[in-house]
Amino acid sequence: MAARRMLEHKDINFKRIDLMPVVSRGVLKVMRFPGITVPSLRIDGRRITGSREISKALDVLKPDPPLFPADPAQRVQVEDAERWGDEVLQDGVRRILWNAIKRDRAPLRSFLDGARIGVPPGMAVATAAPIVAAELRINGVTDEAVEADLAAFGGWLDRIDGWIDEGVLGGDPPNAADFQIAAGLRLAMTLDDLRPAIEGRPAGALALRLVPDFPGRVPAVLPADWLEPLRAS
Ligand SMILES: N[C@@H](CCC(=O)N[C@@H](CS)C(=O)NCC(=O)O)C(=O)O
Repeated sequence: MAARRMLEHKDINFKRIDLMPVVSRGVLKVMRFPGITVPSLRIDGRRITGSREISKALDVLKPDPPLFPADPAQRVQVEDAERWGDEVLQDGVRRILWNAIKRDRAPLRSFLDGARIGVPPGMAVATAAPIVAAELRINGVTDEAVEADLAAFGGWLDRIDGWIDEGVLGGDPPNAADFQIAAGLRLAMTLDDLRPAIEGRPAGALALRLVPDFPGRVPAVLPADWLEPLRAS
């Protein structure tokens, strides 16, 4: 979603291809992308993997509107926030989501709204057990890790609100960190367990503004005591 919104923001036409998780790894390898994760993008004969590689490349290919500030010190701040959004927020939200899906697989179907994966959504969900199991393993989705992510989540929202306050995020035009973090937050907001803690804050408003539409909805399913620190924050 971060890559898609950056392409749209720069008014670059693109064709989106959706891949089944896990299967995607083999497809990207066969297609000779430099990595095995999505987003991956082929543009002007180049193959690029990774949302941060993509933001950098798009700014070179089409500098206007810029995704990074011209001022070197400000650029470092945006790059730092983008890296944090990728490595901390994105990974944490992904773990939380797969942990919720482990508890109830039915909501997977809602994430396929608008996607074309070559299999009817009902069949994809009905046969998703091995994919879910692989995702839990690939992403290190242990209960301990997810409980720790949820304990940290309130601090993550404070950090994002702080960046908005300082002007690192939330400016006009939006930068690469805005898109990275907004996409991560929008994924988090698909969880009924998390959405109430996010939507009333500047971080939530930024996410909804930059990514107005995001498929998926997961009813409350996480253990109440794991959510206690977030409720208290
Ligand atoms: N953090 C990187 C990697 C993203 C990533 O891990 N994507 C997941 C999908 S959400 C993936 O392709 N995982 C491999 C798999 O599911 O097999 C980025 O932002 O580009």
